Amino acid sequence: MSEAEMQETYSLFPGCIAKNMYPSIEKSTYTVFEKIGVKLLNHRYSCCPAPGVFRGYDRKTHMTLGVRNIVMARQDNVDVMTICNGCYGSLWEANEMFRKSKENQDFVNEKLAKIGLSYDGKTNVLHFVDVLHKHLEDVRNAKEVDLGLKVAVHYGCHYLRPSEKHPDINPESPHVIEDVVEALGCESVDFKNKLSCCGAGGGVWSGAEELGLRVLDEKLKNVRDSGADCIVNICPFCHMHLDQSQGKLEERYKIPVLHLSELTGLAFGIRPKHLAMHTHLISTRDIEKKIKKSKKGSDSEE
Ligand code: 9S8
Ligand code: 9S8
Ligand code: COM
Repeated sequence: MSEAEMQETYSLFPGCIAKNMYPSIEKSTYTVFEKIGVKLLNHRYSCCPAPGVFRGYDRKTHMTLGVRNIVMARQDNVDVMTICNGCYGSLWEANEMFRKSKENQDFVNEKLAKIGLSYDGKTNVLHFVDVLHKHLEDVRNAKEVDLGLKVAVHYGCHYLRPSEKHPDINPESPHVIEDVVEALGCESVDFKNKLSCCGAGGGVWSGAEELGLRVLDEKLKNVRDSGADCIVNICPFCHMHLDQSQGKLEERYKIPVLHLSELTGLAFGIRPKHLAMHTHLISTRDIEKKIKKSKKGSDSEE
């Protein structure tokens, strides 16, 4: 691969949830990145494994499995691009643990040798929102419709924390997702406790459902009060909880939930069906209608 090609090629790490539950997230990611001129490769990945669950048991095993995943991309000399905060957290942390300690390098490489692999710490782990942000100009150029939606941005925990992941971002007032949604012609609305957890992470979704639902209820109430048309997230795990668990709450919020790749795909004029938006539990039809209207509006202006 040439130097120029390498810069614009990443290995897409899809993670379990997009792969098994939300084809719309994986599909829209491939479509969107192709449109902005970034090539995504496909590798043989396993679960990252999820940070809030597996890392709590044994950090070295967690690191070893994470590095095994990173090595898949290393073989093709490309960096890994994640579309989930949990996957990003796991792989980023595994990479850091490996890079910072000779003892960890020996530990992991001894295990990898048993399956004929090795790692030199040279691969970077990126989050897709940072890659999109780097390509804001390309995003603006590929945009076919100003969405005209009011969106409530949900960061989720593992993108911002620990803050060493992004030395240039103020974890108390980030503006990365907002920059992208604004480039797509949306307004990012402010709401109470915007940076709080969705209630799913850290094993809460599977181990303490009641608590997870209470946190979600609070989040959705704040989003509804803001007058937003939908919630936009950058993590399929948050996405799943925000979308699927709404039906378990007494209050019927019915707030559409979109992964940022999906929102970008819609702004690029890709048909909702093509993006598999109908696989969401909370219907996105209302916002699709709004988008159609704003599309008509912008057509008639020309
Ligand atoms: S892989 Fe397996 S469970 Fe999940 S989606 Fe994101 S975190 Fe990584
Ligand atoms: S928030 Fe708290 S731990 Fe997490 S990143 Fe995604 S799931 Fe929702
Ligand atoms: C959250 C992943 S994105 S985990 O539940 O914290 O592992």
